[in-house]
Amino acid sequence: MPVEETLVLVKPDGVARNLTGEILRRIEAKGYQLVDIKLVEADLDLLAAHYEEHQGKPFYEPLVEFMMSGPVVALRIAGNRSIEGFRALAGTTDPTTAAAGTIRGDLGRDWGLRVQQNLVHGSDSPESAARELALWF
Ligand code: RTP
Ligand code: MG
Repeated sequence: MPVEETLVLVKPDGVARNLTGEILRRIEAKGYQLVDIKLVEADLDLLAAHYEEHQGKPFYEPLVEFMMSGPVVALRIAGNRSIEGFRALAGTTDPTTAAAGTIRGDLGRDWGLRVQQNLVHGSDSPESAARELALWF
């Protein structure tokens, strides 16, 4: 079985708060391999493709605006079951209620803005990982 790869993004809030190292530390401590890394100023085309499943939802525009508010760190991560493994490390979408011990639960909170600023993105299936890795790398 080939080793599974996933796309992780440290979102602009994570980069601005200098949490990239802490987030990568947790990924490496879990035992996943860093395969590639890049600082990206995402443009509208990239984000429209990345978030195509969310187009038309009420949070779509604030989400894209947020993702363009500063640089993002894109990580290519490898390891068996890394897709579900990273989602478990990240915690649930809302950082206020994400479990303690997770990236979002330990490091995030509600900042009273129009979108959940929740520090990280992780691909949610093998199909989205392949699609998203091709977009960002
Ligand atoms: P992600 O895609 O970033 O890994 O997060 P996720 O699967 O947990 O969340 P998803 O439902 O895919 O939503 C994508 C991102 O949109 C923002 N969001 N804000 N109601 C809200 O304020 C809201 N809902 C979603 C979050 O940044 C979420 O990660
Ligand atoms: Mg998602």
